[in-house]
Amino acid sequence: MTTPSEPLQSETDPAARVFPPSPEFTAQANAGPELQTAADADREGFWAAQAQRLHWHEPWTEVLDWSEAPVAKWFVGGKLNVAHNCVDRHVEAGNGDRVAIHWEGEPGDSRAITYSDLLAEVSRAANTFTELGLVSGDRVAVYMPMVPEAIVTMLACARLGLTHSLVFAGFSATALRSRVDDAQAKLVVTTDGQWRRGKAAPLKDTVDEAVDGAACVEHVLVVRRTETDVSWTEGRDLWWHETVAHASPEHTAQPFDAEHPLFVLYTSGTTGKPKGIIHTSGGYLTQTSYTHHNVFDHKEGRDVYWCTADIGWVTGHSYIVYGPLSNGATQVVYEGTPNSPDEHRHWNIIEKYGVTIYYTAPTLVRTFMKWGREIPDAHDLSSLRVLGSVGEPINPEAWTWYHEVIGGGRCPIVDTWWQTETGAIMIAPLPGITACKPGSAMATLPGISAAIVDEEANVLGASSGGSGAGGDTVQGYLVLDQPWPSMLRGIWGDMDRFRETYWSRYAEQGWYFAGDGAKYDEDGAIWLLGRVDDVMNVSGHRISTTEVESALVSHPSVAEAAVVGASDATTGQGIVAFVIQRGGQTQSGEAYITELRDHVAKEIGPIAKPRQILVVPELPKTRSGKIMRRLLRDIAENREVGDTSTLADAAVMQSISKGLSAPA
Ligand code: 6R9
Repeated sequence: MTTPSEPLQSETDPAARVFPPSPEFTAQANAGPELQTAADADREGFWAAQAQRLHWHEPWTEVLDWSEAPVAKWFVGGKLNVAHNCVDRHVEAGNGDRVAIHWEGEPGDSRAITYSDLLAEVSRAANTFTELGLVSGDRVAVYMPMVPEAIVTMLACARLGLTHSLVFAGFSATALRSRVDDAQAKLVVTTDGQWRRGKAAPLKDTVDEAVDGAACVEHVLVVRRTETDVSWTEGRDLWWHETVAHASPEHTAQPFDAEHPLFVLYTSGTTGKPKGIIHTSGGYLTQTSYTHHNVFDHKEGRDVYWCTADIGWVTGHSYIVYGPLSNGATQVVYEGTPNSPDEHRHWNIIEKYGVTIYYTAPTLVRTFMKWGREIPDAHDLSSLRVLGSVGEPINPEAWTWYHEVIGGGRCPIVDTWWQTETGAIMIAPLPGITACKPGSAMATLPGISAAIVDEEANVLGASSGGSGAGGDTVQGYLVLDQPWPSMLRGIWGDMDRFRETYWSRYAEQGWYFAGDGAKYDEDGAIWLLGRVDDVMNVSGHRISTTEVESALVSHPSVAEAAVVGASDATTGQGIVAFVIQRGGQTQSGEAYITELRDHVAKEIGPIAKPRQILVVPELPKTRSGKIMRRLLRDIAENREVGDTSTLADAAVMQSISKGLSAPA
């Protein structure tokens, strides 16, 4: 998939269209075919060359030590300071006046923070943390909305060798407490409150509740944001504006080992207890920097980059903080929701700052579709030149809409597959090279190796880095068959679980089990099919929930769909679909359901026809926007609905159940 091809136009099936980059884009692109050639010739040498993107206080003696697999050591013996790489060296290079962060507050306030400003702020915070007695190796919990101080805190931790652990500010006190306890955090950094759709919601209160009786927590540092009243524990609580703001803006960064832990980030697994994913310094920064530069075609000093993720998720860590800042980027950081004060907010921001690279999630693209194209159409989005997608497979309809309506038909879309565990992008198009297919993440990046395998560890179809001449369309499990620099180094406090979760399935082969289904198409392009527990088996046919969802969304009346496999006595699993209609739709009843079922049969084949289709007002989603199919499966299998504590909006399940009992 590395050569642009003639556009293959198909009126009916958007996934069958191919979008090669324009010659103009290719001519100016950061990444050319030489990257793959270099990686194929010498993978470790390739990564050593990428690591030269960074400033090293001391060089490494060995690129990769895999002798203690599955715990990798990258750039063995090398020493660097991550914050120095993200801040100081840009100032030293004479770019101190460049804006690092165009921060846009939800109520409409804004701040432009230059690299010099950032250096002073990070140094102040580092001096304060040191005064509080924190030393390299200590953990700091960060429970903050999207304010600049959150990024400053992360970088101050990196500067001192403190390990940060961000907890998304939408999580409950209980969730925060379990993470603070697990990581044994000494400091919790938070704000008084956070803006949410024009209202100030308290945040410090939640921290008070969470850390009550937590022996490990010595201090709570509070940034004033909403002027919300807070209760105060003398001796423990400190205001940012009374401490950090008065600290010295001078601080010299010390180098740390390449394998020094940079952060722990909790992510949910198949069991109840979240896993603290450990990332270290040199390899992580190398791969986030490399991917941000090449996948987004980022041009230092020229682009205005915007990743809409929250810093509480891995996308915010790698593609708001470490990747972009290591590359000296100028970026937009927006505090609020996309419909505050109205649905024009993102497009207003793009116009205001001249955003050139926009990276978001499919769920948001589908929300924009639901709101209608007249909203983005009312804006000048001509500054945009690269669009990105992450978090779940993007269905071809959403891809096409994103391409046409937001990208004006001219912007490459990079559909980036990766995970909290992988630390950085693994599978994605390179925008100047890859001819993209809507809905496919296309190919492993140069330097990355993956395979699609079956239960018995047979390698299916074309393997990564190969020519893509796969032949058959085969489906299986995605594995990563070679270590990569930004790979997780373990699960905090539970290395057995680390081995069990990711490395036991293909222990003999030494492959990392990603937990995602995938297939190659006949051209060797990789299609991610969702988590393997979301891949259904109907009468012996493997059918992806994503494929059925895409088919439903391609019906003009459907805005969003979620599909689950419900156990079925005859077919193993039966497909049950939940659909949200587009605004203004009034169709209902048996005839409408039949029309949708037939539509799916037409798009994929009769075997993919849902057994049942339920029209619902909303879908249950986690705070990071992932559909909680487990809950839908409970409804589909007539069970009592399970644990809803990680839902963004707990009332959704009630409104779904209510809607279902009402006549169609
Ligand atoms: C970065 C992030 C990881 C899971 C992953 C997969 C899904 C992410 C995707 C994608 C298809 C993409 N996923 N990006 N599936 N295409 N471009 O989202 O990390 O929150 O840990 O989720 O998300 O299922 O396994 P994380």
